[in-house]
Amino acid sequence: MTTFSKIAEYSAKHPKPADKTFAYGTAGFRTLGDTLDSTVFRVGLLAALRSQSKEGKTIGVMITASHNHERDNGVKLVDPMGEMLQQSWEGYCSEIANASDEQVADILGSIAKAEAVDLSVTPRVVYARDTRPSGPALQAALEDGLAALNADATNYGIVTTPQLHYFVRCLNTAGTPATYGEPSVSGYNHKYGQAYLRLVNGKPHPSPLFIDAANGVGAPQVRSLAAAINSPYFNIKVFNSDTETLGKLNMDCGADYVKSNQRQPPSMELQPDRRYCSFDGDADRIVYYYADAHGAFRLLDGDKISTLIATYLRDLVVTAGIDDLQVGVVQTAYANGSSTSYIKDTLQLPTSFSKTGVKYLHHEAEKMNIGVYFEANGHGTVLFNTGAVAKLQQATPQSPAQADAIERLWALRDLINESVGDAMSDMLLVETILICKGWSLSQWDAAYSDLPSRLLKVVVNDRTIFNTTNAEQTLTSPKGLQEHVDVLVKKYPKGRSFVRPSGTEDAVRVYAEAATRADCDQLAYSVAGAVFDKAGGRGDRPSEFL
Ligand code: NG1
Ligand code: ZN
Repeated sequence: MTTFSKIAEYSAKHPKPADKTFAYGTAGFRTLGDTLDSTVFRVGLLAALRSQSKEGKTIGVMITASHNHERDNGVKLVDPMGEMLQQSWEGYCSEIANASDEQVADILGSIAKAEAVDLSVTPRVVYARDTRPSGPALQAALEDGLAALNADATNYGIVTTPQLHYFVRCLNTAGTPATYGEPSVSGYNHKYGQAYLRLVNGKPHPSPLFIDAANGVGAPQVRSLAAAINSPYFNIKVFNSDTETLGKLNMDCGADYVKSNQRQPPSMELQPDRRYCSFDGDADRIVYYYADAHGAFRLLDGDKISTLIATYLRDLVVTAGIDDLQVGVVQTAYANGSSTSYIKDTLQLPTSFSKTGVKYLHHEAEKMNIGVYFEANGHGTVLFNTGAVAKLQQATPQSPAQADAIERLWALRDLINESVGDAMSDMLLVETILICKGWSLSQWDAAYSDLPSRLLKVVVNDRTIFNTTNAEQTLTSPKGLQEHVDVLVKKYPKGRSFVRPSGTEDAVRVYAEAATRADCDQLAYSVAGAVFDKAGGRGDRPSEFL
């Protein structure tokens, strides 16, 4: 039986900073690491309660701030199937994070009452963190929260965010028909490594893959994966793997740097014919890149990855002869317009758009038989819904080719981390497809040409005055700003631009694309300038090109 009697004593050790308000956003809580002690302690309490509300199923807690600066940190909850926390509980997270120290127990009690939580259930929680310097102290705060409610808690150490999601799913499906794998790093390496080898066996070996691990947790984990695979089919060279030196995490490296700056990290020299990819700081995002024949940097981002995967899956489904198994693609407004046209017009696959943030894409993809979802920044995965699984089970192959395609679809499902976007699992999936097609990165890139695009950040006095509709592509406030953006967009062939407040940083994001690089940059900077002028810009006016 859980009692709340220890909460007051523990809570006093984790006082809330009086001047701070915390909000559980698209990626959980995320802000300066040294302000998060009380929040993480309280997340421990809520994780235990969430587990009790799910009849003692295991809940995950990940301490990370992903691609953000090393001084930031964050925390998010993982629900029993390894998915993001159910949205209706996000409000409870913010409520308890903002309570006064004395109110914490009462608020937890009122949540327990509202959710009719059976407090006699033993809470089970697993947790992990990335390599950030503020991680150990926050982990200690979390452990206090879990101890205050006598949770059965397990520390998974320093692992990637998707690995923690995987562990949670494994733990809650053990012994059921949906069993997912062994809940350990070696179980993870075994599951994905074996599926990969099953798919590529007998094909020619690939050239080495140069991996930028953002000086984060992806570095040791991808090395451990490579040691487990132990095959010329996975020949990697890891760069930016310094997780010890302060200040290096995500600094001028990693998937976010590469995508935002549209260049390789300065620490890596691009050589023609070499293959490169970058993870972000917690290894849930991945982008690929290479130098073309003229030595120019070429990016293969989340859109390129999703179109590669969708094409491959579609072709397999056709070969397998399963008529009504539909492959679809989910994107956000940040998807390059060329990728959307390519999916609709060339691949002729259904697409749908969701709000920014993987949890929204995930829910949209669940509606499809096989739903491929990626954010342009390289965060995404593939879901096989129950309809797809049933169709695969019922399929009766009429030829060896059909049997092989069905077997490959099952193996691909084993290769994919369905709980969440996962840089390492996505990388193995991309490698599989390239090996099976015998493709170089430039052959992959040839499917369609990206429109030049630019993503800018504008710091404003108050980003809460920005409200949007239409999958976040149209501003409803501040008044008049959308009309202004529309006028600017009309000036540029193939122009598109939208403005939305970031859910993870104190800034407003401006996206623009257009037919030429010069037009795109002019459009991006003129929209950013309008945001700055009309909505309380702070610091320097965005003006690199104007
Ligand atoms: P915000 O800060 O809300 O734009 C960013 C990414 C999202 C998502 C979250 C979570 C862009 C433009 N935005 O969100 O796609 O990945 O971080 O990490 O890439
Ligand atoms: Zn991340």
